[in-house]
Parts: sequence; C-alpha cells; structure tokens
Amino acid sequence: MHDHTVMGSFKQIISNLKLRAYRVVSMPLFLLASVFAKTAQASESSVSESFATVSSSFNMTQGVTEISGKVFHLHMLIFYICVAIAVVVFGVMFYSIIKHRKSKGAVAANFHESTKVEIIWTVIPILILIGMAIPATKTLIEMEDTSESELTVKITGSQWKWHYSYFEHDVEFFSYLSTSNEQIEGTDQKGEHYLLEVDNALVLPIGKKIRFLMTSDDVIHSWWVPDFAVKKDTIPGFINEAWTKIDKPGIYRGQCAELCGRNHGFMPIVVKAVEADEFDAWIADKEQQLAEQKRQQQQALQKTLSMDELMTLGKEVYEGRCAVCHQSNGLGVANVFPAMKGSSVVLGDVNGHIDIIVNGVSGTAMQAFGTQLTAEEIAAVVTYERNAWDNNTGDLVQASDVATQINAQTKVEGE
Ligand code: HEC
Ligand SMILES: [Cu+2]
Repeated sequence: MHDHTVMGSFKQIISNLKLRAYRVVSMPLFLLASVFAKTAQASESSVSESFATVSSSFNMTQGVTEISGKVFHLHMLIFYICVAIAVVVFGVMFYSIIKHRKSKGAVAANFHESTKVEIIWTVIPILILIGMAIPATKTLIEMEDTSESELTVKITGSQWKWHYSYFEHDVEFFSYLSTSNEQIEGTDQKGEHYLLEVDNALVLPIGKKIRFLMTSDDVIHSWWVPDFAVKKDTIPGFINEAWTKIDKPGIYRGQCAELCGRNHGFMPIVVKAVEADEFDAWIADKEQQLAEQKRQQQQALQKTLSMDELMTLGKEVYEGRCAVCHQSNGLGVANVFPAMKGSSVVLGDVNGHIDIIVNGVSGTAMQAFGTQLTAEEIAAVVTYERNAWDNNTGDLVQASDVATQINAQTKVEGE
C-alpha cells in the first residue's frame, strides 16, 4: 500500500523544487533581458554598437580618459572570454545530461585517471589565464606610470572631507559635502546630485598629465572617480600615487570608496575639468583670493568682536564643522562623540578648550582644527560652545587669544 500522506508531501516538495528551479533559471534571464533592454535604450543609434560597448547603467563606465577606456575594454574582453567559456562548458554539460540520460538507456562509462585528460584540463586554463594576464598587466603598468606629469595635486582624506593642494601653485583648500541637512533628513526634496555635490570642486585642466599624491590625516579613505578609472586608497603615513589625463571638459563625480566611519557616505568628490587656459585663469584667481583671505585673517587678529558677532560666526562654524559629530544640540552621540553641553573641557579652562580644538586629540576622531579654521573662527566656535545650550559661562574669546596660544605652542615645540 502507498502511504498517501508521505507521497503527497513528496509531490509537494517536487513541485516546490520545480518552482524554485524556475526562479533560479528565470532570475538571470530576467537580469540579462533588462540589461539588453537598458542597452537598447542607452544607444538608439545601432544595435551592434551597443553590443560592442554595452554602455548600460549595469555596466562599468567607459570614462573620459585613455586609461579608463583601456580599463573598460579590458573588462569587456575578460567578460567575453568568460561568456565563451561558460557557453562551451555548459553546452557540453547540458548536451551530455540530455543526450545520455538514463531513460534513454544510457549506461555510465566506468574509468579512472586519464593522464591525457588531466594534462589538457590543466594546460588549457593556464593558457587562458596567461592570455588574460598579458593585457591586464600592460594596462596596470600604464596606470602606475606617473612619470612626465605636468601638474601635481596632493589629495588628503580626512573624516569627512577632502583636502586638495596644488604643488606648483600657492593653492590649497578643503572640499566638503554641500547637500543640505534637510535633504539628508528627508524634510526637503532630494536634489539631482544628492550626496554627490561639494562646496569647492577640484578644478583640473584637460589634456595634461596630472599626478595625484594621496594620503590621509586619520583613517584609510579611498579617492575614487570612475570616469578617470582612478581609485586609490589614502593611507595615513603613506603616500600613494595615481595619475590621469582628462580628454573632455565636464563635471565628474566620485566618492570615498573605503569605509571610513560614520559619514563615509558624505565625502563625495567633484572634479571640474576645464580647458588649459581656463584653468590657468582659475588658479591665478584662486591664488589671489587665498592671499587676500590670509591678509584678512591677519587683520582679524587685531579685531575685537562683540558677543553677538562671535555667537553668530561660532554657530555657523559649529554647524558646518562640528555638528556632524557633536550634534547641533550639543549632546553628542553616547560613547562615541562627547557632549559639548556641560562638558568639563568646555566649562573649564579656556586655554585647555582652545588647545583641544587647535590640536585635536591624537588617535581619536577629534582632529586638529588649527590648520582648517582661522583664529577668528576658532575663537568664535569656542565662544559659541561656552555659551550655547545653557553652558552660559559668559566667556568671550577673541582671535588674538587663539593666536597667542598657537604662537606660544610653536615656540615651545621649536625649542
Ligand atoms: C569627526 C568627528 C568630530 C568632529 C568633526 C569634531 N569633533 Fe570634537 N571630539 C570628537 C571626539 C571623538 C572627541 C573625544 C576625544 C577624546 O577621546 O578625548 C572630541 C572631543 C572634543 C572636545 C572635548 C570634549 C570633552 O568633554 O572631552 C571638544 C571641546 C571638541 N571636541 C570640540 C569640537 C569642535 C569645536 C569641533 C568643530 C570645530 C569638533 N569638536 C569637531 C569628534 C569630533
Ligand atoms: Cu572616507
């Protein structure tokens, strides 16, 4: 007698399996179909062209440099080799399974060890791998060759912004995310370049070989601009090199590609590539602008600001530079970023408070702001912290106080 319940559930399992098999098969088919649909959309001009480049949003970008084009074509070459191998291997496999199935009366051959077969399936993959390694190595060597560059830019990653410094010019600046907090928190509609926009873009000339020197102030970041095929880790204490030569003017966007802490997703890269003469004009202008800023900072040291002025500027600096960690409400994040409200440092000795902001706390996320903010800004943010959120110390700190302390320190270190 048949056990109907066991048989029934067995059938159930089989039909489930069939359903699952159907899903397993249909998923890649669906993906493939959508890739081709996208491809057709992306390139209406000619089907053959779109097959040659497969420039869909699923594929990697061809980019705008010679190297990025080479990387792309290398990627496609390897992809097609993999497809060809898959077609041959699965073809033989499915052919054998179907042709020699049991219901057709096939009897399994019984053999062991065939030196001939083993040599063949060792040698063929080795040849294929060597065939892949040659073009890959060529491209890699080219990517590493930073010689004969015409411009050098030092890129320093830090939590959570980029610092750019042009070696041949007196120009350096920070590049911060410029997406508004409202967009991030969802109270405002997200813009077109949500989280991929900055206050100061890196401006570069087209048609020139640009060398990048990359390092970091704190943890490992990675400077990644897909359109240039440049992706390099920035490591504290090390300098990595990369280069690019951009063919087309335009705005190119990238991101930090190394998980670097809480705001890893909030340190985008924007490169503005312009004609060489436009670049020369820009850099001359920027040099002047920065020199003028320095003069003004020097003058600011003589100025005495009112409590209102200090609090307004201080709030601006705090919201822009400190609130990502210590929060707008001054309460910080438990066990990670200390609260400023009621902090013993903030309520204690003014010089100790200034010192922590100027020099940071090494080995922690509290970075040295002495090189990032002006004396006036540090004075303002110290005043702000000492009087906001019911801290109410009534203390007023001027730029000259900060400058005096910085000078005293450099003297001590110099001795
Ligand atoms: C990337 C995150 C981060 C940013 C940005 C940051 N801080 Fe900090 N801050 C910290 C951490 C972490 C500490 C704790 C350091 C330690 O372990 O002593 C700290 C400590 C402090 C302290 C000492 C507080 C105490 O009670 O020990 C002060 C004051 C301070 N920060 C002020 C600022 C100011 C002003 C700014 C903006 C100009 C700022 N911080 C920006 C992470 C940050
Ligand atoms: Cu990063």
